[in-house]
Amino acid sequence: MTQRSADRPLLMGVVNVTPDSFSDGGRFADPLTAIAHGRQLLDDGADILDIGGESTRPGATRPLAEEELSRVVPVIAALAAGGAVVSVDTMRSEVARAALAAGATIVNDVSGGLADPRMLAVVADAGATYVAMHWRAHSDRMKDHAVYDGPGGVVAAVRAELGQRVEAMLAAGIDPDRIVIDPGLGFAKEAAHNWDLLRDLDQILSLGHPVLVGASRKAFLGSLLTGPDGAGRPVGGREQAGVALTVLLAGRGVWGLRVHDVRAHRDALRVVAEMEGTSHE
Ligand code: PMM
Repeated sequence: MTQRSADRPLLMGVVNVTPDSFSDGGRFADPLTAIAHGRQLLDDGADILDIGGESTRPGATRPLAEEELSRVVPVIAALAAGGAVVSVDTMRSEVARAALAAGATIVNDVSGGLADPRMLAVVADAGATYVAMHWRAHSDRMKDHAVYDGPGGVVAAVRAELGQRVEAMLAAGIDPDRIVIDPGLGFAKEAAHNWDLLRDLDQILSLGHPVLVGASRKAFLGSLLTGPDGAGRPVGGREQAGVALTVLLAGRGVWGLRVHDVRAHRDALRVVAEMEGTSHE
């Protein structure tokens, strides 16, 4: 799965089984609704379903581990049993272990192993694919960590910090071919930091691992799209801006894009493929 099978980025469809995610506001908090949503995303063309039970929106407080487990495990089990490639979006090793036992094959850890010291060993033991995102602190404190004053600014810092995480993953025994990295847009980053990372994504790609990007519906898109009154665009009106980014990133060698409205992004990738003569559909 860490090799791109198609001549395009893979689409990771988001299934947030949470009452409080910023992007879909608890619409899929009930397991049956979440399972139905996952199936819809597969029909829409998702390559991977990313199932999470903890909201990481800025300022969010953490659920208990038992709560997170009870949210994600039934949803993962049902969707994996139906043949979906499933990733679990968690920072907790116990949730990762249960999710892998339930049929997930990818662990998407927004903390890149920093939140739970046992995470890397669990992933290594299972032989799972590991998505390690750039992260500095939990959501209730991450705003205080959005400072990148060193030479090369945010891009150099994120590259160096991700590089250190990759070293830790390799030391823990994770297969180098199963490591995916992610610049972590919106996590301890101001809007300008996110744009710098997107413009200079080659720096992150040059670490030599597949790169996942999660821009979908994030606040930096809202603050770009201000209305006449100067107010940022609410979450429901940010999809087209995300699709524009998908088009721009399609040819940049990105491994995957984590998105909410899979059909819109898949349509955009089909247009790109047709224009570039790489369409196999
Ligand atoms: N963003 C969110 C959650 N999980 N995982 C990865 N790898 N990359 C991201 O950018 C990312 C993530 C927050 O967004 P959501 O509330 O829409 O899930």
